[in-house]
Amino acid sequence: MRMNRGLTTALLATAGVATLSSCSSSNISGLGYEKGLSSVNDVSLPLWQGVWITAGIVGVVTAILILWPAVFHRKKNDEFPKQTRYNVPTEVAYTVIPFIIVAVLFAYTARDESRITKVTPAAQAKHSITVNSIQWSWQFTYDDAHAGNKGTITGTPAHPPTLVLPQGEKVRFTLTSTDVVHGFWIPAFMIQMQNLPNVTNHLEFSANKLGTYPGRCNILCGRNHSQMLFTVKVVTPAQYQDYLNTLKAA
Ligand SMILES: [Cu+2]
Repeated sequence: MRMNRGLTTALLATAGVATLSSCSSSNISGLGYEKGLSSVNDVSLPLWQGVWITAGIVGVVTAILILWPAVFHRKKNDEFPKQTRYNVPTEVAYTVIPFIIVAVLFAYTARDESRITKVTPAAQAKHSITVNSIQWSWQFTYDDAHAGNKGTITGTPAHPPTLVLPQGEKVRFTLTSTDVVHGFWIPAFMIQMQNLPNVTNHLEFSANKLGTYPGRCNILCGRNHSQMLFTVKVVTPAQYQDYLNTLKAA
């Protein structure tokens, strides 16, 4: 019995140390995502962390519930154990508790999703870019610089395009597809939205830190899906204006 107690204490201590060490490391605290990279991260990151904390608590409680009977209620003698058919309080508890967990996660997710997908009307948007997807690359049209066939950058699988964004300024995106379903995804910005044929989707966010970030298609869209890449380059608003002017002049 003493050895069993020792084992349980050791397991609990290990779980405790693992939890504490993950909290103290700033790298793990974002659980793969960096804070402040985009306006979406500001909303999604607390949700992402909250879901992992919830999963951690559920995992630890479940492990204890499994290990507790295995360690402390082992077969002690040859006596046939007492047989019970049901336990109403336990059954109510294991129905109600998961329901509450799912309801809370759902409520936070629904709240954050409505915040993320909020878009200002086209006429009031400061910047707008159309993201069209084609098997197997991307076409970015900067509406501020759009005239005739100017202001459009079309990539190919061999030459993936670059999406230039102004730092700290909201950009309204219009997502369309020429052929099949694609997914406009910038992993570091915690954002993805599908490009659908015959459907126009809208998205709005600001990129808040200078730098380059990988972008991808995250819907299996055909043979060269894996080459459907792009790069996001976040520049200062002045550099963005220069870029638009070069597009207009090109
Ligand atoms: Cu695709």
